Amino acid sequence: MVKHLNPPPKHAKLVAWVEEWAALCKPEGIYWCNGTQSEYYRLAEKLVDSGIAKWLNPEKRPDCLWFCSDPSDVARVEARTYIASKTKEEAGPTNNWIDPVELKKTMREFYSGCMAGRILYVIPFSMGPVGSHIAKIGIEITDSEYVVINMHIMTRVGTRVLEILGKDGEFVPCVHSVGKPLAPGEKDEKWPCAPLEKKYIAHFPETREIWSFGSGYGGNALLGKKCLALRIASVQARDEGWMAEHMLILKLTSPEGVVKYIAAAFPSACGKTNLAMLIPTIPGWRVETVGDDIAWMRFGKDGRLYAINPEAGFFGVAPGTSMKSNPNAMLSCAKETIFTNVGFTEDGDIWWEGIGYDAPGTLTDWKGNPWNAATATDKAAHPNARFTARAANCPCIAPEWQDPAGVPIDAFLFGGRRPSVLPLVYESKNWEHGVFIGSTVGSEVTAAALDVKAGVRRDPFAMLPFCGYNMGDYFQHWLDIGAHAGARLPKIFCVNWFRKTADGRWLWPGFGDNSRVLKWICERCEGKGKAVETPIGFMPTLDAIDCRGLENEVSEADMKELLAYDAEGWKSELEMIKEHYKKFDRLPGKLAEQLDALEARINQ
Ligand code: SAT
Ligand code: MN
Repeated sequence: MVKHLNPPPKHAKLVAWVEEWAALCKPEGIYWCNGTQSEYYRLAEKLVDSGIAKWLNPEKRPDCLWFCSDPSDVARVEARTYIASKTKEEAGPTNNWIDPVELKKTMREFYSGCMAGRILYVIPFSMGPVGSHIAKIGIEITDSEYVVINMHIMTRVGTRVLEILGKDGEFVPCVHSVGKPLAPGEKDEKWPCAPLEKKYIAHFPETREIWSFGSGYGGNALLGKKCLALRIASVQARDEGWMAEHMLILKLTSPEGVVKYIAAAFPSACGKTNLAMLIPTIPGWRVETVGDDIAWMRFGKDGRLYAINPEAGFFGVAPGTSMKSNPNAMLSCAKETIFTNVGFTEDGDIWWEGIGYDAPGTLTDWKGNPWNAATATDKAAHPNARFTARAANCPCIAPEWQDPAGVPIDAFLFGGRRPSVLPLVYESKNWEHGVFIGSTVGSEVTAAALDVKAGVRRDPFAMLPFCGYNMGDYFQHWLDIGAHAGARLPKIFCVNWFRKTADGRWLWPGFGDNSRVLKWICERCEGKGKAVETPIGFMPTLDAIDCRGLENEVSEADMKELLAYDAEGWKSELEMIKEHYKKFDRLPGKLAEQLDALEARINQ
């Protein structure tokens, strides 16, 4: 039997489950994580001592660590991500599927002896404020210290979680191994992982289990995030009548003190973190952050949807983040941050493309090679390099971000990178039309996933890689939410910060100026805000968006283009949506009706 390095908790089922996995994976010992600072620093020191991590210069960035991954392990691997429900139909047309019995057999063989020479860490974590009725508990077992310290930042780890679990509380079991056993005396690699064909990120929705093998990177390995908080939680949410969404949550306060909470869905690496931490350019307005990636929502007694951020940190894209593009994110990673795949400067700081200043001389790039701006042909930081920062260190974190009751949502936003056709903003006609908009979200692809083709890809509700069941049923779940008795539903908007002219010039400055659009959204929620009804929904009149102070950047002609209903463009958009809808075997009739109605309005 594998020995416990510290005393296990009193939860018999949990201990039995851990011991069963230990017997299969054969680690040197089992360590129960307590989530304390001293645990964090002990593991950090272990990683530094073995040459896997480096401390940054404490005078520049106190308590910050630098990691570089294996060049093959830099992003989520969607082609190796599975929803192993009992039937393929249940996983639906947008997920990879393998029969769960078969997949478990294959993976068990991989797990056999996979932790040799390593410690099995047990991480008890809460997604959401510990004890909140919206929160859920997960237990991740992993052989990666990198995963443990990242989970410390991204979730609430520790003894209090075990206390809530008590002797028989429910948890989502999450199994993770980097898939690189060590022979006696073998020196560890800088970033242990398994080759692509042995990587599996598997979800068993009926039994609410997560099995991950072979990758140490982000969403593949920090199983609370996409695996639990989205893929498994989306299934639980459907069954229990709540929502688990790939959405940021922000608090918007007007100069008069009117507060609106907005949840917004954009595909990965599309500027969600920037929007969540935006600094308005319109005087007197304020944005504070509740979450930057995931929202869990339940109906309150008043019929409103209350949202919590199940996470405790930000796993943000580093390149492009600067004091200009997102000062609050930069300040969030001023200390106590883990950097992965960024450049390392001679004076022990980090650097990445788009950080807002030139690289200081020679640095070490993310592949560990000397790098010089003048001669470099490659990037210093990987385009999907990340910072793992504590939400508590974010200067604009909303005071209520840990409120166990959640915050009441006033508006949902959908969007993506769409250089043409989609206007800067429009409002849905009603809930069902809003669900239609969500189901058609599309964007130019990003670097957050390894294996997707370039171009515009449809990403319904920004959930394409994250929905744990049949996408058609997920659309139906959104429709059902709208039919909830006594519901006081958020308004639904579509935004597009990424419009370009035909010759490739940005039409909209974005970033802090997006507050001008948020202001209109706030006004619409208040029953004010000027709008005209068009075939696609309610669009702001030309003077409805507050553009004071923007005259030099956005001409009147630009504004006209941004707010125009592009009749011709929408005809081809409609054809694309029809193609997109053909993929769904369980498309709700209500959405087919929405498509027909849109077509009729466009061809009027
Ligand atoms: O690697 S993560 O899945 O956590 C980040 C992302 O892809 O959005
Ligand atoms: Mn995301």
